[in-house]
This record gives sequence, C-alpha cells and structure tokens, in this order.
Amino acid sequence: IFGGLKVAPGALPWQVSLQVRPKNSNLPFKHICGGVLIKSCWVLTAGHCIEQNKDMQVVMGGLSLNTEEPTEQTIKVAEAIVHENYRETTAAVYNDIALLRLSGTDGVCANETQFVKTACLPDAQLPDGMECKIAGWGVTEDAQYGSNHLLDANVLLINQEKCTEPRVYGRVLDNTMFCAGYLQGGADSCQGDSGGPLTCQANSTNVIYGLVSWGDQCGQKNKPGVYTRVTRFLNWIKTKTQAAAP
Ligand code: 4AZ
Repeated sequence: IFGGLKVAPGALPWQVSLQVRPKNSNLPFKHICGGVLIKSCWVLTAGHCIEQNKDMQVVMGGLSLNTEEPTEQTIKVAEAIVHENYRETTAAVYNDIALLRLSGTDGVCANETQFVKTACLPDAQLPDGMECKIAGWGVTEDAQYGSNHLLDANVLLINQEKCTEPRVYGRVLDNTMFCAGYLQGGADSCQGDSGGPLTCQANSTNVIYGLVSWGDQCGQKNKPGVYTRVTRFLNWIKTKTQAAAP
C-alpha cells in the first residue's frame, strides 16, 4: 500500500493473508496476496494469486506477518476455484477473481471473533467519487518487499469513462474492472496487496466492492489501481459457494 497507515487490531477483521509453499515441503509459508473472508469456509481473492502445485493457507485475525499473534487463525486451503474466464494479457487481467474453500468440518472453518469476521457482498453500484478503503501487506514507498504490518489507505472510486481515456488505461479496461485512487497520484495498492479488499460503506455497512487486481506501477499520476468489480460476480460467487457445500 502506498500512502498507507498501520491498521488497528480488529479494524479490518475480514482481511486475510494468502500464503504458499511448495507442495508437501516443510519450508515456511510465504505471503503472496491478500484475500477477504466472505463466509466461515470461503475467502475471495484475485485469480492471478492462485499458484498451481503449491500448498496454500490463509492467516486471518493477524496484523503482523513476522510475529505469531494470539488473535490469529491459520487455516489450510482445501480447494481454489479460479473464474472460468480468468485471462491475463500483457495489457490487463480479466475476470481476476477466485474463491478459496477452507478446510473445516460441518461448515465451520474460521471462528468468528472480535478479530475475525466476514465482510458483506455489495448489492448495488456505488457512486463515482465515493471514499473507500484498501488494505494489505504489499509494497510501500519505503518497503520494496512489502510491509510486515497490515496497512490501509483511503481511495476514491474513479469514473469509468475517465479511467478509459487514452492517457489513463484506454480500452483495455472493461466493465468487470473499475479504477480507484487519485489521478494526480498518491495512495494506491501495489504488488503483494493483490486479492485484498477494497471496502466501502453502503448504508453504514462495509461491503467488499473490489479486489486489488492490477495497475501500471503504484501511486503514479494517471495510473490508479484497478480492481475486480465484485458486483459483476455475485451470481458466480453464489453458484460456486452453494454447489460445493456439504
Ligand atoms: C501487482 O503487481 C500490482 N497500483 C497490484 C496493484 C497495482 C499494481 C501492481 C495497483 O500485483
């Protein structure tokens, strides 16, 4: 996160760290992406965060990546479901969304606490210019390998036509994505924040409106962060999370 501040305990209880290691190894798990808890056994993340032939786990309820905190819950990923139309080109990433089914029994995986809670899905489009929040352990202006402490920053929802202008991203942007941040440069998501939440307050409820997806560098003028438009995937999320239930 560029232009971020340290998150306080319990402030973003749906934020997760997605971590991987080579299959069947004893190497330490490494943070690769963010994610967001939407149900006890389901985490939403970006499609480009899924690495095949790796063991995956999620850590939730923690703020620091290099210390084990008593508030943390670590759960193995049983299955990763990448969107059927996920596609990466040199210009953009399309349908950049995936679901992680967590391991557990009888539909209980994450336990709800003050530090671990699900986020709501959005039910409507939100207005341009609205202030929303991004968070993650990714690259900052001072830390090129990422931040040990969870950071967050406020960003503004950017008009789709504005973000499709040639000087911004042009026509590679489609309706499964939206831009947020500042066209003059400033607060932004960056590498390692991918898959993490962009949350907005709608009717005094936090909704997971976007997932960190891509962008041309970080914090640069006319190159705001691009987010997966979660409202376009509500049916997909519903279908997949219901189909695999016991
Ligand atoms: C990345 O490399 C990445 N500024 C993520 C987000 C942004 C740029 C790059 C947005 O994963």
